[in-house]
Parts: sequence; structure tokens; C-alpha cells
Amino acid sequence: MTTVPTQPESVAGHGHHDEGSYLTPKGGFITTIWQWCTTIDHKKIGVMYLFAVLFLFFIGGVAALAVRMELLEPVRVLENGTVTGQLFAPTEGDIAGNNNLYNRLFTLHGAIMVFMVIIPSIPAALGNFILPLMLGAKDVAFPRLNLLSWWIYVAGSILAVGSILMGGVDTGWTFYTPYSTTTDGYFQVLLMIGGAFVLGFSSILTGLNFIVTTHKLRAPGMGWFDMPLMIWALYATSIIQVLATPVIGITLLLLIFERVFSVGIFDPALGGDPVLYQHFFWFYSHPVVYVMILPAMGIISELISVHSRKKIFGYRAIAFSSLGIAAVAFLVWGHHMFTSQGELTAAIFSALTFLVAIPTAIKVFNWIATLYKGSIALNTPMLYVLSFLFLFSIGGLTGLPLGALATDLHLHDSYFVVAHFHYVMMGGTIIAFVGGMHHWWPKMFGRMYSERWGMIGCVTVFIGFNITFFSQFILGTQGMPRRYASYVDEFQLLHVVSTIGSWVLLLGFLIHLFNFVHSLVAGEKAPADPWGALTLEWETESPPIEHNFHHEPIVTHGPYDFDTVRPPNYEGDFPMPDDYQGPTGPGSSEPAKA
Ligand code: HEM
Ligand SMILES: [Cu+2]
Repeated sequence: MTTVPTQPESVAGHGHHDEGSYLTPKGGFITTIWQWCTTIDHKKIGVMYLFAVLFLFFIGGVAALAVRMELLEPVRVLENGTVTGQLFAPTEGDIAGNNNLYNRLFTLHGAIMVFMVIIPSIPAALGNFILPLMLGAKDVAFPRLNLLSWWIYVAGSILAVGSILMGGVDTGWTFYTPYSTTTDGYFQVLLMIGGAFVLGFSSILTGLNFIVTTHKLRAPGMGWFDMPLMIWALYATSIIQVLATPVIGITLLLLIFERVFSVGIFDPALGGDPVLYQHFFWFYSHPVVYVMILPAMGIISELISVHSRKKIFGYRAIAFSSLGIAAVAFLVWGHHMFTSQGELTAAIFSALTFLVAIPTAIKVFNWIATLYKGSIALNTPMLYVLSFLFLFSIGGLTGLPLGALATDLHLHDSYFVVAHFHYVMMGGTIIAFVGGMHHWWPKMFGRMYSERWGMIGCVTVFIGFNITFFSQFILGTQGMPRRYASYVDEFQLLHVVSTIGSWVLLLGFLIHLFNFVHSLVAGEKAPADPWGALTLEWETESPPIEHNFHHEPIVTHGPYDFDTVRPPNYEGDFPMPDDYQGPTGPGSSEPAKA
């Protein structure tokens, strides 16, 4: 297994290496809290996002577990009149009440996971921490704006969670009209939509900040093609955030106007058009699925190269395919509405949808080519990379039958769609996020986690995930519709399987939670560069000092030049296969055999 040495004093710079760390409190408890709340340090803002995202992931997860519990048994009315299989009935046998609460729970789950967890998880939490460090910068371009983004995120989340406390919303995370303008729960819907509206600004401002930071604050010597691929991915993501998010902002505003002032925009009863809402919504929400997946792909590019100690295969192809995905993302929104548009339109959207496969496949093939003959480390980040490759491929490939008109007519609004988007959003984004958390954890908190428990957690999550969601592909093809609290008896077996899977998933995440908490309390001190990585964030100590670097770093090599450059701060000894040709760490006199 990997042995990790403690940090040498020379790297720490100032004797004891906690000194000057951005985490060191400067004052009493209250002062420290206040300093965190008003900090313009991108690292602290990233850490605050991280904990907020994890907290909301917990709330959204509890809702998901409740939804799965309800589906353990179909609602049955027995001959003597008793009703079985309802988890949420407010009074015995109240089927409508049961379904009502069920609708609220899956809406809560979807809205929290999409708007408050997956969208900010990688860019706002990890990205905020990593982006300036990777660029060799002291901070983002607009640190105060960054603090504002954070507080806007908090405000939006409070509005949305407030709507839940007031009784919740039953529209689904897509807020489709005319239902969302007519359903009861006037204030709850307004609060939830208002929350999503406010959250959008946080997203836009973070995107803007990252774009300017990438243009202006790269370390001397770092040209565009010397940037780590994570930066390319965050850059492409930011472009989508800036361009697409205003559309959802305006759409939600129109929805609020319609609800409050009865302006006829989407409601046919008022002279509006409900399909117009779907166009607006997906014009944002399709590009946004790439806001979710592009940064995940950035993480995979970093992790796969570092943990197989191999130069990334096809650097430019990966960088440009990020931009390609960002461009195509804006042309395919109509594939969410094949059943509510004309045939020619649908055929055009279908054809455009298949274009996405090209840049996506380019990335997957490049990653696999990177692994080929690499010195693959068996550790938690690498296990997450492999999980991602497997799960995301299934997710992406099942997008094809959904993008093809003939098959989508059958699969639309079925559990197949639910399984598809969980494979891409959770199997893709969340898996990469958790993998990235392990990779950068030592940098963020200066402590190592237990590699063994990390791997056990990863395997548990992987197994639980597939049990939970693969069964849903089958359910969908058999005709199980999404968003129903009950079903015909034939579907029960697969629903039971899926629910059991959700418990295994829970176990996996709990293992990670305990591992991280244990690391914070008693973890081994992390060295500056525990993995032998070459990007700039590993050149400062772990955790970084307040201003990131003692001296402005100067870039003299590419981010993945493992065949020619020895990571300067790397002291460890990875197990290498016999034919490994790269560096073996500093101090080795043997020249790299390229
Ligand atoms: C890689 C190629 C992909 C293709 C071809 C594709 C295609 C599709 C299609 C056609 C639908 C609509 C299905 C229907 O409702 O009948 C769909 C739904 C969906 N996809 Fe994908 N997809 C891809 C990747 C992704 C990725 C990367 C994500 C997110 C990270 C994603 C997230 C979603 C979501 C959230 C929905 C359902 C939204 C809803 O109705 O609630 N997809 N996909
Ligand atoms: Cu889409």
C-alpha cells in the first residue's frame, strides 16, 4: 500500500507547518466565526460551500430514502377495505394524503439535489478552493464578489428550504406549467421558485469570476495549453453558467408574474402556452447538465493522470472537447419535449442530440488511453475514476435510446429516464466529486484519510448505486412511469431491489463520512504533495498558507509531464510495475526513460 511520509520542514517553510495555514484561527471563537463569514479568501469560501453542499446532500438524501421506502410496497386496497403499503398517509387509509406527501418529497429531493448540491458541488466548493491554487494565483479575480456569491447561495437555499418548512412543493423539480401556476400552496411555490431564481445569481457570479481569473491570473509561464485540464473544464462550465443561467432567471420571474399578477404567459386559461415554459426551462436546464458533468470530467482528467503517473493522452482533444460540449449543449434542449413538438422539429433535435456523443466519446477514449500502460495506483481517487468511467458510460449510452425518437416515445417519463439521469448526475458528477474530495482533501485540511476505509466506502457506494439504479432501467422498459407513489404488483420485486440498494448507498456514504471526520480529528499530517502530482496546488504546503504561495510560482513544465519531470515535493514511494518508465521521486539519480 501507499506509504505517506510526513511533511518535511523544508517544505513547510516556517518550522511548525500549521503556522500561517489559512485554517489557523486568529482570535477567539466569535472572532473566528465572524472572520469566516466575512472572508474573501477563496479557500475558506470553498470550504464553506463544501460543508453547505454536504449538509444539503444529507437533507436531499434523507428525502430520497423516504421516497424509496414508500415504494417498497405498492398501495393495495384489501377486500375488507384496509389500505396497505402507504408510508405517508396522514390518517389511516388516506391514499390522496399519502400521494401528496410523496409528491412533495420527490420534489424536495430533486430541487435540492439539482440546484443546491450538484450544480455548486464541483465548481463552487472544490473549484473555489482549487482554481486559484492551480493557476498559481493568490485568489480569484474578484474576491469580494466571490463572498457575495456565497451569501447569495445561502439566501437562495434558505428560501427554498423555507418553502419546505411551510409545507413543501409538489410540482417536481422542473416546475412545469400550468401545474406550477395553479397548484395550491401559493407561497411555498413562490418561495421555492424565488429560491431557484436567487441561486442562479450565485452561479452566474461564480462563473464570471472564474472566467476573469483564468484570463488574468495565470502564473508567469502558464500559457493556455499549459493549464491543467480541470481549469479548462471549469472555464467551459463558467461560460455555460454565464450564458444559460439568465434564461432560467427570466423564466422563473415570468412564472412568478403569472402566479402573482395572472399575466397570461404559460397558462392557456389566460391565453398563454405551457409548452413555451418547457422550451424556456430546457433551454437552460439542458446546458446545465453540462455545468454538472464538465467539471466532473475535469476532475477525472486530473485524477487519472496523477494516479496512473502518466501524461494525459490527447491534452488538446480533451480541452477542446470541453468547449465543444459547451457549444453543442445549447442546441439540444428540444430532446426533453419530443412528445410535445412537431415531427420535423423533433427529428432535428434528435439529430443534434447525437452530436453530443462525439466530444463525449473523445474524452472517454482519451482517458482510457491514458490508463493504458500507466502505473495505476490502487487508491480511493483511482477507484472513483474507474467507477466514473463505468457508470458515466452507462449513463451516456442510455442517453442514445432517449435521443432517438422511436424509442423515446416509449421510454419518456418512465423509470428509464430516472435511471439515465441518475447514472449521469450521480454516477458521473457525484462520483467524480467524491473522488475529487479524496484527492484534494489532504490539500484542503492538511490531513490524510484512511486509504483502506476510503476504498471500502467507494466499493460500497458503487455496489449500492448499481443495485439502486440498474433495476430502474428494467422497470422503465417494462412501463413503470416516474413520479407515482404506487404501481402494479408485477413491479414490486424490482422496487424492493432498488430500495435495498438505497440502504447500501447510505452505508457507503456513512463510511466516507466517518473516514473524513476521523481524518480531521486524528488523521496523519499530509505532506505538500502526497500523490506526486505536478500541478501548482501541490507546490505549497498542506494546508496552504493564507496567501497560497510564499513566492509567486513560475511554470517551467506542463501539468502532466510525468515522463520528464519529478514532482519536486514528492517524497513517497509508490509501488511501480516492472515496466514503469517514469520518475521515481526526488533524489533518484536514475534518469527518466521516456
Ligand atoms: C451523453 C449524452 C446524453 C444524451 C444523448 C442524453 C439524452 C437525454 C434525453 C434524450 C433525455 C430526455 C428523455 C425523456 O425525458 O424522454 C434526457 C434526460 C435527462 N438527462 Fe440526459 N443525456 C446525456 C447526458 C446527460 C448528462 C451528462 C446529464 C447530467 C449530468 C444528463 C441529465 C439528464 C436529466 C436530468 C434528464 C431528465 C430530466 C427530467 O425530465 O427530469 N444527461 N437525456
Ligand atoms: Cu437534455
